[in-house]
Amino acid sequence: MTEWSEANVADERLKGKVALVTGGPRGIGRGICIGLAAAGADVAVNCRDSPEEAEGVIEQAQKLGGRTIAVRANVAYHAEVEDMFTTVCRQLGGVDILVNNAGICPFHDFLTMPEGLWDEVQAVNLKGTFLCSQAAARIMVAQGHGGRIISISSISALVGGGMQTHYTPSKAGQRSLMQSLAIVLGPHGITCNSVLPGTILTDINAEDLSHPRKRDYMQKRIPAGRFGQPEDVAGPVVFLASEEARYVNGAELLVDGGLFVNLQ
Ligand code: RM4
Repeated sequence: MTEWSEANVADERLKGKVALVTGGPRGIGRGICIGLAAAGADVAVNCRDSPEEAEGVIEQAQKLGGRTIAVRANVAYHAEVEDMFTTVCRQLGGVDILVNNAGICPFHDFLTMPEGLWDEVQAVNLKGTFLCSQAAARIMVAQGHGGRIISISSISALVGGGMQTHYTPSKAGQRSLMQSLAIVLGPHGITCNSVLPGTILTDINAEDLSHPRKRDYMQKRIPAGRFGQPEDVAGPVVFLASEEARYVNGAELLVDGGLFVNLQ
């Protein structure tokens, strides 16, 4: 009897497809890049600061056979997004799958939150998703053979967070944007969906979960009995990117170990 954990094997479902993952070098993005490469896709790993950030994930992905490149851009800036897509098309031949993963969540008290911090979180998380989705959709429509746009929203699109009053609206906005783009782009064979991770152990929440009482409280609320890992998000993304999900459009997929439904 194969253990479920062994069932996640490399395959060819995405052979011949080009995927761009924003915020790729670390955390959930890294897990997604590896998962897409394992499914046969060529992968462009977006980094905000420098391509060197992506060396580790590129080395790991290239061992899986596909082409993998790093491409620098801050997704909050239109010109950088345009340059990024131009580079990906030039080096990999086009874009079939966009994963809007880039996101920030500097936990902060609401009453003392500076306007600039609000603006930065909206710019990266929501405006970045808009800019990248628009650029990808223009390419996909011109290519004429459909596509996939997948946004890594969050359980925080559905529930609040006392120290995340900037972040939760941005995640809800991503989810809503995918619903609207599903309407606009569906006629072009492009599906737009959201993945809603729960508490996945990454840099984004390392400090928040470094407090033993918070960490213990959060873990006890998860029916799966553990926090998520980036690899737990990769499989659902690969599914939404695959041919099997061709009729899944405007949907959302909670990847949270049961956290959302456990109100105990
Ligand atoms: C998620 C959820 C997690 C938190 C991350 C940063 O939406 O709230 O608990 O660790 O955001």
